[in-house]
Amino acid sequence: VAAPADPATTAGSLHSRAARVLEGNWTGTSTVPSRGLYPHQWSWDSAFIAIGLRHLSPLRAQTELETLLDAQWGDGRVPHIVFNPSVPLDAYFPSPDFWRSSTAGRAAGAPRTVQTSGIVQPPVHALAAWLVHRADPGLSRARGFLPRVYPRLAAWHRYLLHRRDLGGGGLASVVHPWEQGMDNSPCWDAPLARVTPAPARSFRRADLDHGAPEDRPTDLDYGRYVRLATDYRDGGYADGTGDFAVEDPAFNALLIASEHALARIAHELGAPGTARHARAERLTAALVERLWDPAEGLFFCRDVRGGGLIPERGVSGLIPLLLPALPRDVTGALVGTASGPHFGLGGPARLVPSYDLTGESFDPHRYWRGPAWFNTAWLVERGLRLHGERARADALREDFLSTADTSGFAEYVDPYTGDACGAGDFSWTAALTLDLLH
Ligand code: 9WN
Repeated sequence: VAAPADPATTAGSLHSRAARVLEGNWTGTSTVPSRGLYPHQWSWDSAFIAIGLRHLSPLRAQTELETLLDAQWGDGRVPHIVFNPSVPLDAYFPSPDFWRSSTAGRAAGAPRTVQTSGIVQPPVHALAAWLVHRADPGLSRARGFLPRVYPRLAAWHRYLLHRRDLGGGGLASVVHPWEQGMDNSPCWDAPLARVTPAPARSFRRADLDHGAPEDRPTDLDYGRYVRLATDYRDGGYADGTGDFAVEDPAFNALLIASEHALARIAHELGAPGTARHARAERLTAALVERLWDPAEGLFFCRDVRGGGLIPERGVSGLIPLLLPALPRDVTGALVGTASGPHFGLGGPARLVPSYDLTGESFDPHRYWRGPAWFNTAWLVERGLRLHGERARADALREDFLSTADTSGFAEYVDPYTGDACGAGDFSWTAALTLDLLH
């Protein structure tokens, strides 16, 4: 009879395997999300990666964020990809010759020396910077980490709150599905339907060299992504004119959580953080006013060009649980929705599915149309814990760790079986595993 596994040993080996994944994906100045599929630096990936890396090497975690912020544009935007010049152009699409950041982005202040994309991703960075600082305040102070990153993070938030308030209600809009990070979520289907796709023969999808076509977004989706990005680029990356503009609950919740973190950073640097905390609370109220549906007990995306809330239930609508100033009735209803038939938390589902289990567009394998992702599970776990839902948070943490383990740190998993999908040895899965082990 085999001796029962010693939890300390199992945890130890999970820890060292997660650390090895991050070691293998480290380039010297940042971490790639995965060696094959995503061979450059991605913005929100780096924030999640830094949150885990801080437990292994606070210096590497600081460097991860500094490398990303070095590629910031003059107008404050932090690009969603920073390209590694030593990776061949055909390894990932769209490549630097598509975005042409240093020429097409000149008016918006794109850097001259490093090539980047021209769109953004969710602003998890100030939250990450604060957590990284807290992991080793001595090293952080000795290196002047916070004084260095604070002005950049403040400019980043300024960009989002001013240039991206396309709906006029105080929230930031995304202008491309890649910006929100959940590329082919059914939440984008209606606003994307208005976009004329670029012809399939006008681009080559490098993602299909690594991922199964039935798991990845469709060619039709890609045609629309390419059209939106081309139009944005050809307009010099100026904001406010594009066909696609959506206020997304997760994107804005992460901005608000990061605004609270910026308040703490300001306070640490000797300035009062009260104005920023107050702004974060005002933004929380705007989020509830513009995106909360009390009858459904969920936050929804607002189609700024089409006028209304988009009636699709995505995991994005649960992420505001992360916010401390959310009214109690809202948090209670959100916990109920997460645990009910649409998301199956603690019931039939593993982690938290990316989309409504009962939804018409649900697909357990196709990217953000059903599968469960580790970064969103980490965010929901944090929210549950913040609002005193300890048993649910503990159960989600256990599920996260065992699924990360059995799936080989998968990019995402089937929400019913936990089977691995997408890339393996995925950096944010390993990083957030480390975070939950601490
Ligand atoms: C486009 C890197 C990124 C993640 C996104 C995820 C996926 C890219 C792609 O990979 O998006 O940015 O090629 O599909 O959807 O959340 O940041 O891991």
